[in-house]
Amino acid sequence: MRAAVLHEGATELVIETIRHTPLAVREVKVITAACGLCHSDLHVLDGVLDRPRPHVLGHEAAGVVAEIGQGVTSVAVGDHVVTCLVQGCGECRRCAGGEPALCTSPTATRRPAGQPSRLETADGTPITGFSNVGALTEVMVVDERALTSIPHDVPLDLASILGCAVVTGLGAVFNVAGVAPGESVAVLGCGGVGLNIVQAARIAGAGQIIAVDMSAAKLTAAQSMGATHTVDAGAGDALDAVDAVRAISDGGVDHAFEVIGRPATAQQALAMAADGRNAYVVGVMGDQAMIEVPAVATKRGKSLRGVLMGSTQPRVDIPRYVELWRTGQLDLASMVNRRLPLDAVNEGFRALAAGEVNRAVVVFGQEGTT
Ligand code: CND
Ligand code: ZN
Repeated sequence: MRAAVLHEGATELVIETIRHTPLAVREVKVITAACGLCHSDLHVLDGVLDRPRPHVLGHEAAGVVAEIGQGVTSVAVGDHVVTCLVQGCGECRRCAGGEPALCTSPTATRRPAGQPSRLETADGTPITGFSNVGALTEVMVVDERALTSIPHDVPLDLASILGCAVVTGLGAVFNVAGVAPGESVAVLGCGGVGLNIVQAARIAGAGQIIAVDMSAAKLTAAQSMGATHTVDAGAGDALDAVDAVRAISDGGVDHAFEVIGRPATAQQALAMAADGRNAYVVGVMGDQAMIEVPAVATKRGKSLRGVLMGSTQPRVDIPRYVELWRTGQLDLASMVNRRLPLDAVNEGFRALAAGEVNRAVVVFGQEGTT
């Protein structure tokens, strides 16, 4: 099978033949149909996130189950499935409490040390997979808890983005912020995740939905998905965007989402929130990054909250989000605005870095896709 592999010292992926080892207990072999390119993958290429090499990126994918290992009960051969990096053990207190993203046994869905790696290069070197998925390969091997089955009528290229961009964006609004009808929302960074926050705010019945981005195309996309106002962030560091959002919202919004992954824009989000209201950091920063918070913000009752994968419970949320798509409330077709073959994956990441795409998706075969 062919895969996009990130080798030591490289910043581009190499398309090469790799192999998988036999399925272990609770593992599933999935023929990959499509894989969205997320900025979290890009963070590995641009050095914000460090991962052991050789590495297969990609965590937001859809495909068809080809084989199940011993003990697999939740999916069957032929199922259409979506991957998610939230794969709680199912047993710990956090999982029992409905917070699998905070599972206290995150190694439960990994192969124990000493066992062969799920993926290997042609010469037998072990390959790791991004966030215990690793989807930029024609065949994936994952724990069954990484998978959610979906109905067969959902096109697999559109379905691929359910597992990250959609659960993160919709979950930030529904599960974390709990946006109420009529409330005001600002979204800083209207890419794959941010546009889903815009859509979720519309579905939640928000009043003002203020989209902030540096790209005119993103602001147009945000408008088509429900933004009531747009703010051009210019070069990105200017405080004008804060002033503009505060002016539109008469002093600040009820919910301000940072969906870029920079301390400066997290500070902007906090400044855009009204007194007593919340800013949320959805964007991912390096482990050493610091966000300085003005004390006056806390004095005025504001909070800055992190959001991890939209606090999603994938097998609860993904079927609901499929219904939002089916009823025309969630626009997946406009989200996926570039499709590429695996051979062009580096071009896809370049387009993502340049802010050209809502979501670029690598499509492996044509079957089951739009
Ligand atoms: P994507 O690159 O698609 O979107 C980022 C958007 O931000 C683009 O539209 C840019 O034009 C825009 N932008 C960049 N800089 C600025 C600026 N200074 N001011 C205004 N707009 C700007 O990225 P994505 O949507 O795939 O991911 C966004 C972040 O969310 C990224 O950090 C990713 O790693 C993170 C994320 C987090 C989680 C989670 O669980 N919290 C899950 N998935 C992705
Ligand atoms: Zn992601």
